[in-house]
Amino acid sequence: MENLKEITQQFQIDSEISEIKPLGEGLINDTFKVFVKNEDAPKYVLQRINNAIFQDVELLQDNIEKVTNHIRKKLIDNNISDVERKVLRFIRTKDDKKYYFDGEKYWRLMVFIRDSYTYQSVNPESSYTAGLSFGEFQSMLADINDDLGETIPNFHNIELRLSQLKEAVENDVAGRVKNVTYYINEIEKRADAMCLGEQLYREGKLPKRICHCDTKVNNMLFDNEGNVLCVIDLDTVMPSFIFSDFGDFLRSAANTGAEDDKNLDNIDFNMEIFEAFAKGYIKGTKSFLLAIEKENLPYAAKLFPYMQTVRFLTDYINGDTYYKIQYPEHNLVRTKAQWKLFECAERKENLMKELIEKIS
Ligand code: GN1
Ligand code: MG
Repeated sequence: MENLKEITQQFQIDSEISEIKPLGEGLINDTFKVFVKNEDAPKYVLQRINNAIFQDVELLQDNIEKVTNHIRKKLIDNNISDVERKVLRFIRTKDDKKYYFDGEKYWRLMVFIRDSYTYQSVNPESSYTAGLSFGEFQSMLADINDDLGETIPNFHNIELRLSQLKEAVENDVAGRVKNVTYYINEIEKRADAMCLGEQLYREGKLPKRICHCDTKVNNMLFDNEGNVLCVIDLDTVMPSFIFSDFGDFLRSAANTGAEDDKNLDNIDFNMEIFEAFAKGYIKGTKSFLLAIEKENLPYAAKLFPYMQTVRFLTDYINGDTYYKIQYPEHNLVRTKAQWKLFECAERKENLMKELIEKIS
């Protein structure tokens, strides 16, 4: 706590700090909420950036600053009210840097958006609002002139993810491959079909746009009436297929169970959530969504549980080097749960196609 307090004091804040507590459920960075003595003054969010994963912290914070500045300007130009609750505000250090390096770790500080809430699940109504908000988020970034770098190169490239899995299987450093041959084979059977996006891109039929690339339900802040305030966790904002934001949201939101549910019977792919989100998303992206993007939204809904299975399985085989785990077999439990979700989405693909065709 003392140390966290000292770190927070490196940033440009005047308030006296009263308490610092862990916040959120992220699997990558460590996040803390900073409370201050004056109850009317803003609270803060302190984050330790995982620089093993985000290796270019300079580029990362630079991207985030460009994105938040662009969105803030758009909101102000469009006379939107309550701007400070609709886009994140990062605080620079006392020597005017975008992050603080303590000699070992990298830290950043942002304002905690007051009266905001995160949820682990949505209902059809909030799913529609979320679709609209993520669609609008992409629309707002469609005309950003600054170049954004890839904070994790090839982050949502399924071809790369499959090759990482292959490499992990070949090395088998933790001796775990024998436990998971079923999943390796099932993944392999679908590999060609799941690489469709990359194929369409190579053929020049599918564009990349600026996407959020981590649209989990809990990366969105809601107000106390269930309206979306703002999109958070901007580390992965980068050029990608729009499938990233559509598919990754449904991966968490349409799952009737948890991402790491031990009881696979809890897991299903909820079509009501899918339909509501698709309606909101298609409305929010009206200004740019191409036919090829729209007709492949069901593919996106399958791709993300598939890709996440590949990523969790790879980490399990590698001996848990990427995701934070809470117990030894956690990545295996996650793998099984994501695969179950994938199978449910796969069975419902035709239904998804019918629903998408009806939305205009
Ligand atoms: C990671 O840290 P968090 O929970 O927001 C991951 C996502 C995964 C997600 C799985 C940079 O996000 O891509 O989908 O875990 N982020 C990174 O829950 O790898
Ligand atoms: Mg997150």
